[in-house]
Amino acid sequence: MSTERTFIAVKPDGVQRGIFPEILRRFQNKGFKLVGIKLTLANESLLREHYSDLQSKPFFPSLLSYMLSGPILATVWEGKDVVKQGRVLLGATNPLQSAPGTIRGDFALDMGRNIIHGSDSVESAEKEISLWFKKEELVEYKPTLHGWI
Ligand code: RTP
Repeated sequence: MSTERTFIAVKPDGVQRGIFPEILRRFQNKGFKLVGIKLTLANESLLREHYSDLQSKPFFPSLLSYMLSGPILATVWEGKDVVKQGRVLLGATNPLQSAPGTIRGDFALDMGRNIIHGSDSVESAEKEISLWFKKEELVEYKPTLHGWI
């Protein structure tokens, strides 16, 4: 069993619209293990670090104000191929292209309000997890379903 981890953040619209329980349910039902969770308000320096590759994009200021507009539910999930599988559960970045059955496909209309973030590689996941969580905020445990999934 791989212990790959990914960082999944429910963005302010996903929190305020009350979609986050459905998102947690989808990751749990798929077979992933929750190892970190907190409701947090981001700050600009954290977001500049998190989105460091997007700082020169024209949409960056609106992305910043969107991500600063309310609480974010930051989570870390563990399991086999969780980085790639997480991106499948999320759906395409642009809700126009995200398939029904995916989180963005089912709940989002607009690229600038696309509900959720998921790490796009194992390397970004490691970077993002250490950016958003302290080591002691992540929990090591054996889930009851261990051995089945
Ligand atoms: P995320 O990081 O949020 O999971 O999204 P992603 O990898 O699928 O997409 P990325 O290219 O990293 O973009 C990050 C977020 O920026 C917003 N965005 N707006 N043209 C636009 O208006 C535009 N492009 C990207 C989205 O909220 C996207 O999720």
